[in-house]
Amino acid sequence: MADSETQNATTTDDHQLTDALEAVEHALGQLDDCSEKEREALAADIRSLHDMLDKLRGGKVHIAVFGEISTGKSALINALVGKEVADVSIRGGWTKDVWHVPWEADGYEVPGFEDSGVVLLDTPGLNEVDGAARTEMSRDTAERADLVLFVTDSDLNETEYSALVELASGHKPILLVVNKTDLYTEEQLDDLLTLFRGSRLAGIVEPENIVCVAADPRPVEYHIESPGGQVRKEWREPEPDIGALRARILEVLAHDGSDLIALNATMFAADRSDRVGALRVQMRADRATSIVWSYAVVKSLAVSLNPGAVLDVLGGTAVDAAMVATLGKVYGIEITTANARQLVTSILKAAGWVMLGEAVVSYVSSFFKGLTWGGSTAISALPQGAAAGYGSYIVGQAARYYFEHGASWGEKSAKRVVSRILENTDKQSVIDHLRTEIKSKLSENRYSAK
Ligand SMILES: Nc1nc2c(ncn2[C@@H]2O[C@H](COP(=O)(O)OP(=O)(O)OP(=O)(O)O)[C@@H](O)[C@H]2O)c(=O)[nH]1
Ligand SMILES: [Mg+2]
Repeated sequence: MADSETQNATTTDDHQLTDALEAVEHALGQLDDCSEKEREALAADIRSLHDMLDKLRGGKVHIAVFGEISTGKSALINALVGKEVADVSIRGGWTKDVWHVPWEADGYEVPGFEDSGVVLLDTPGLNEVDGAARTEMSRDTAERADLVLFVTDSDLNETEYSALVELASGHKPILLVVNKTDLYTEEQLDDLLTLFRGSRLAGIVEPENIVCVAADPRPVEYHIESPGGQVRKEWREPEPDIGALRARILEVLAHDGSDLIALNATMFAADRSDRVGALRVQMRADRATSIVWSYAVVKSLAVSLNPGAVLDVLGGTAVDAAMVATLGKVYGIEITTANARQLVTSILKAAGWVMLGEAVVSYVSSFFKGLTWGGSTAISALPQGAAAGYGSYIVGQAARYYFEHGASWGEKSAKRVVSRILENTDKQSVIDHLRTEIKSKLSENRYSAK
């Protein structure tokens, strides 16, 4: 089914649509080798990419109605659709969720799609009190939309202006809809339009995309005179005046419809790809950091409680090999225990530490001078423990680099990478951290002071 839908889009002559489909599919494909946890963290992005794919395959044009509270966004949707589909209220912050409604748009169809259509998206107002999450939701919708109707009912305030600037960076057409024109005199309206068509919105909203409407004009009082000369007063509700907006939307769709959805999907996919990539890098880095620390602490403790083993420990033990194998998994790389041991040995060699375990110990010992905590065994064992932990920390950092570069040292040699890590590591803070961890773990251990 998915394939036949793809076919639907690709049978159009429009390469841009095919490219857009590929871009979205590629962004989703990136997620194939994500772990369960990464998928959970990326759930919103995955969902929005799937939505984008459905939208693209179905040839749906999304028009988001965006703007400050009470500017008449919902009323505008009612006026466009021609019936009361949205709740309109004098109370600001009335619309709480993004919701959508199909719009027949004078029968407009995206070329090449049998079942295409236009969808209007109503959004909660910008800058609503306590509505940060809703504002975010509105921005997200506007970001995915192909065309934005930005509704205002007066001169732009700071929030509206910055929202417009932000929207303009999405490179999609923005129609600035000046609503409630029934409340202005012709002169006032002229002033407002002169302001909007001036330099302030240059490059943000094209002058031809600034349109005036009255989505829900106030009732007007009519004085009706009967043939007998009696005057009767009657309130009548004028029809919405949205002709200019309707015409401009249809013009933009006719001119750019399929290009708009293709371009928009491509940019959206590129943006999400970057985000997915960055988030995955961040998550892997966080996970790797915590693995390295926990193994370094395990190693420190093992040596503190069994001090004679220090040289052996620095020579590459099961603990380091297990750490390296676990790190490999974080980066989606399976590595055998034998290979993990080999990698540990090569990192230690690169550090010049294979035969120099004691030098590390004596270096680390200097950080423990004056320490007066605990029983004698633990005190004398602490420097060795921290030294071993420091060694594991360095091995872990080097292994991370190796896995981050697809199980390779990249352009550099292991020696270069390890020297860089040694140069950039704040030894004292690593050892301080390990020392604190060992102390707290040993104090939890009731046999430690014996
Ligand atoms: N005079 C006049 N009032 C209008 C017009 N359009 C909307 N209104 C009124 O403005 C108020 C707010 O309209 P809504 O459509 O609920 O505004 P909204 O932007 O959707 O508001 P939120 O959902 O709260 O952000 C209502 O009282 C509408 O009747 C118009 O063209 N002229
Ligand atoms: Mg509303």
